[in-house]
Amino acid sequence: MGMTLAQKILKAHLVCGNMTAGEEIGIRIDQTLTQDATGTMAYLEFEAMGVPRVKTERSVAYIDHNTLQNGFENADDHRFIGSVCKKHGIYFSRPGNGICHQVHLERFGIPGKTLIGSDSHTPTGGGIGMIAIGAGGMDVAVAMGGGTYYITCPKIVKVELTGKLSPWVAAKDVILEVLRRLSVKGGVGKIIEYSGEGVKTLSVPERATITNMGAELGATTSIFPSDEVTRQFLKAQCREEDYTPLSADPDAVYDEVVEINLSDLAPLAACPHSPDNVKSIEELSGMKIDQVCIGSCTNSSLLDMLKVAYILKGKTVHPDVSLSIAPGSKQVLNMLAQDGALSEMIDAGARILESACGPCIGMGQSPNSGGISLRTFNRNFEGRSGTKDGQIYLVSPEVAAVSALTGVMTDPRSLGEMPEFKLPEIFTINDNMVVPPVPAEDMDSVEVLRGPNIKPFPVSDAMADEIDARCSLKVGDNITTDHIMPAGAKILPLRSNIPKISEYCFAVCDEKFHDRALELKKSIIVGGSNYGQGSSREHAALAPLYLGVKAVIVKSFARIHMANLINAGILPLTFVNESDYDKIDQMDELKITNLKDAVENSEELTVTDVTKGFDFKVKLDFSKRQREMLIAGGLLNYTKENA
Ligand code: MIC
Ligand code: SF4
Repeated sequence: MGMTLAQKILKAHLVCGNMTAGEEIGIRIDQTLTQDATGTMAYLEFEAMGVPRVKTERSVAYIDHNTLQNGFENADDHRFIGSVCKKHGIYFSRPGNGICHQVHLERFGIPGKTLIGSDSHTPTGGGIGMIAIGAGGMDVAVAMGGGTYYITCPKIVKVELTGKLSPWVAAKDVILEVLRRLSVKGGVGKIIEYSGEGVKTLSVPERATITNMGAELGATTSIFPSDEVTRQFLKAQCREEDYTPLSADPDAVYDEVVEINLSDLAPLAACPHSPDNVKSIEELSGMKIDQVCIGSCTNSSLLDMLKVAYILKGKTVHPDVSLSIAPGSKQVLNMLAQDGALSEMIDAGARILESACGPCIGMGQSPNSGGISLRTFNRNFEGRSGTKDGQIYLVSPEVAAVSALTGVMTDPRSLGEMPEFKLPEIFTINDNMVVPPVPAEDMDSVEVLRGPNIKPFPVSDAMADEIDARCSLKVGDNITTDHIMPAGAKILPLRSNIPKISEYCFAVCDEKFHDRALELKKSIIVGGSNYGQGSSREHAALAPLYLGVKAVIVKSFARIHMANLINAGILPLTFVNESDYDKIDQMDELKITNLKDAVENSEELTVTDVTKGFDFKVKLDFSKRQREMLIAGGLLNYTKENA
């Protein structure tokens, strides 16, 4: 039986387990990436493991999230990461060099290799045929130390692309269409593999837009074949030697098939407050807007920017609209300058931002109260923009640019004929903002620079045999990590300081949660389905750990967050009967006994709601390794015990 492309790469990296969907497999990791907002924790954890030099083929640390240096904290974190990298064998991409996923695609990604990154949009690398997966910082630390990375062997969904995008319809519309059909839960436990005749009509940056936002499906990752288009891209990046042709076998068997005719697609938007709340621009057209933000790891490539510049050329941004543009990397920004396209953007009135995440993670550019903001980003969760009642619509750069001129949601097809936008034969290459590490023999000469913002991270104790604790919080469905541990300009500088950042834990849902949890000393959180969707931030597990959360009982979990809870030593449990969720109230006393034996040996355990006087069953949906990890009190304890 033939294999899919994802299966081929996974098999070539298989360390343990059987390639059967649903079973745990361990894979060897060739490359890692971190960004600064999750990176400080990842490197503190790496240091705690005591491995002198990284054992991967390539590990890169990027500074792109916390570049708003409003106080010493972020700058101190950058220095810490830079010095750890120098010492331990990691390449350091300095602030200003660009967004991790954009730069990694341009300069480091290699078809057929495995990459894990402490950022949920790491699947961007699937645009050049990598198995690229978002993970918690601790998993990345272990992989840097040469450890195996474990995932549930995913089902493979084929998205068969036919036809060709019509003028002014974009790659963003392809992924929005996939989200419309599959929803934010539709990709859980799956890899989305693109194939079909339509693939070759899409450039690498377009493919990367699609795999990037596959994160919003909850998918393990997404991948495109590596073909002639990939070779051309790598050649233009002066890396043709990194090219290998890769595709699925013609007789590969898929678990699901989705068919999309690119020619049928029209411009789309994800409406507030979920990436799968998709409507056509036609339906929304004429809606008055206040702000437009172009950039982020989804849509900040040179190709995107050239289209934007073309639309803006010789025009002026509507008087009621603020337009900001953040090109994704130094390479993109530099080439826009060389081409004159940057001048066209500036001339039209765009506010040019540095090449970083910026508004996407609430680092500035929050919209006005109740403001309608069109963004080329990937997430529009409530409050993420920094304005609680901001109304965020996720759109293509084409829709964003034309609407910035008209002041209302506008279909870019109204622009008429579209010129052909082509990638350059050769990109401008200058890796001078990537600092290489010192040779291994010189590592002792490097001092790791720790500012006062860097506090030790909490480590769980070995598992107790009984939990008798109150439900400190009850929440509903689709709780995101932006609810659990919000980001933004005020909170992100505290990413290296868990005691301090935990003051904001769940503040979006309930401002009193922090104080209540601390007062209770130990507690349990109850939630609905798809709990923990979104970011890979392990702070969404470490802050609850610090606040004494021992278990989380929900209808279902998002993949990365569940792994982060286990890594932190917090018990993630799922209801056997979802209707039991309705019977529990916040502050109920919940009791679990004989816990260790159950975690070691059982598929289910009984929880008693002492307050209401009833028992309910929860699932222990863990691999053997995860059970051992939970009993040890998390990944770090487990790794030490097994060293
Ligand atoms: C995000 O888009 O939410 C982030 C910020 O990039 C996160 C990582 C983080 O929280 O630091 C992600 O997607 O993993
Ligand atoms: Fe940065 Fe936004 Fe991409 Fe996250 S989604 S990596 S915050 S640009």
